[in-house]
Amino acid sequence: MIEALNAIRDEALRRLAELGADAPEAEIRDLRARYLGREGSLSVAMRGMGKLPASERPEIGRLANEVKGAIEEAFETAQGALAARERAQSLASERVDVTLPGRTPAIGRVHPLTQTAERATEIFVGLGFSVAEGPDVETDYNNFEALNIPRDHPARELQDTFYVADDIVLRTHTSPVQIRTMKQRKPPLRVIAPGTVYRRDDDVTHSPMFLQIEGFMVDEKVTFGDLKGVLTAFLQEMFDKGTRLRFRPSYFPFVEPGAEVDIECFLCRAKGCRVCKGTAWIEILGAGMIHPEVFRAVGYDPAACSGFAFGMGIERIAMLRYGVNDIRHFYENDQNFLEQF
Ligand code: 2NL
Repeated sequence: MIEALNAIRDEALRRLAELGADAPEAEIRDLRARYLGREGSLSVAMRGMGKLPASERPEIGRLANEVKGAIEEAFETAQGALAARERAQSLASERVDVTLPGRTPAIGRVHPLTQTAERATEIFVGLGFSVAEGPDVETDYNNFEALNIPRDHPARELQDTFYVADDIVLRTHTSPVQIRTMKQRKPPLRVIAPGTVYRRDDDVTHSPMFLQIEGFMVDEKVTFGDLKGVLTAFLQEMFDKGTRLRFRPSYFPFVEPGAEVDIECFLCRAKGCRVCKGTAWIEILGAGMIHPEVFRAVGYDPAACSGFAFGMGIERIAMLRYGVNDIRHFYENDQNFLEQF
């Protein structure tokens, strides 16, 4: 046993010396494990200790500890020398000019679409609205049926909607969030639903995935006048204080009457330009009085309550606010574009 232990020490020290001064760190580590590791020669030899007579054990134990200590020390010295050599090398090759100015860290910022959605949300919260969210994957019922969009409506065509299954779709607007909210709660309600929506659309002003904010208010006697007041207050905060609005009659299956809302072109001050296409007006959102069929679908009595609802695309508002002419800029993650906001 004594000879075996001495032989392990001698071999370990010899092999370490053979590695030489330039041995890479990994090789030193591997060699160390071969002697000192859990399955290393020393551990294996020590397993034989149990078979020794009790009288010999203290002496062998002492020797084993000495051998272990000697091997450990040799490896520590070798690793220390290696570290010192690497430090000396890097000090010799790296020149640090402490007088250079520091590197400005690239600080991120909030995406312009998020900024726009947050600003809109903030304004509506100021008007007493609360915020609701819901899943992007919706039932056909919440997305279409409850909103009085009949089975044969073109919005339900495969080329206009992403179907996950027969009766499951990627929501085409955030209205289903409002349907869920009305089903869960009772009037009076003032709620907005910001979020991602999906349509099979892809060109300079349309993306298959975009952001929307919808909102609604329901109480006993909500009128079209309330709708005009809320949207005027919102759009004057979002754009210019003096902005005038125009309500044009329009059709959406889930409202009656329905309207499209324009603001006076703030770019040309209503003289006619590229952005308003010479019309002096910019279409900004859709709105209307909630259809009785929608109230029935969520279990409200259309004779006992009334409400308005509206919806707008965040990208469109951001494009107008910041003068961006191609919707795809928002999705390309180009630093030169994003750092301007
Ligand atoms: C548009 C038009 C609109 C609504 C959205 C709505 C929601 C419920 C009930 C009734 Cl739950 N209406 N939302 C109403 C009118 C227009 O959006 O052009 N959006 C970009």
